[in-house]
Amino acid sequence: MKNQWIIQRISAGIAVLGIVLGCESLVHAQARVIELTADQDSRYKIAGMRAPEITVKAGEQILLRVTARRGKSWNRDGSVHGFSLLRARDRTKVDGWDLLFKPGTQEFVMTAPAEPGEYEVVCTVICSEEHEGMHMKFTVLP
Ligand SMILES: [Cu+2]
Repeated sequence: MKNQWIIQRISAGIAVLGIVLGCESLVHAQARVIELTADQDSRYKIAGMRAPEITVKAGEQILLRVTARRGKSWNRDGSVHGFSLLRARDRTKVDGWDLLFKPGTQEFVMTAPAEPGEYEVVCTVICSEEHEGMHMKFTVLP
């Protein structure tokens, strides 16, 4: 188990290095890419899914590539949507999973929660009167 942890840490390090160096292939070799749109109608969207949903393995390295489009309102800092991960059980926040999106495409290297179970993604920017409906299922498999 200890070895696995070390390999995960090294793998995360290589992925981050890839981003710093602008070497996409280094990132892609290490992390699965998940493409997400945070859209102007206050909906998360994933190509090919009627209801967007993210499923990952516990501790898995993922590259979240997000394209955000501005809704009717946005934060002072220019963020147009957010992405916060909550445990479905008690709606507590998962550390390290509080993202803010500017208009356009941005990438985040993330490590899936270690604990399998049901989670929920919620938008943290008041992006329109539809903001409360901006959420998405997120499942962590063992
Ligand atoms: Cu939003």
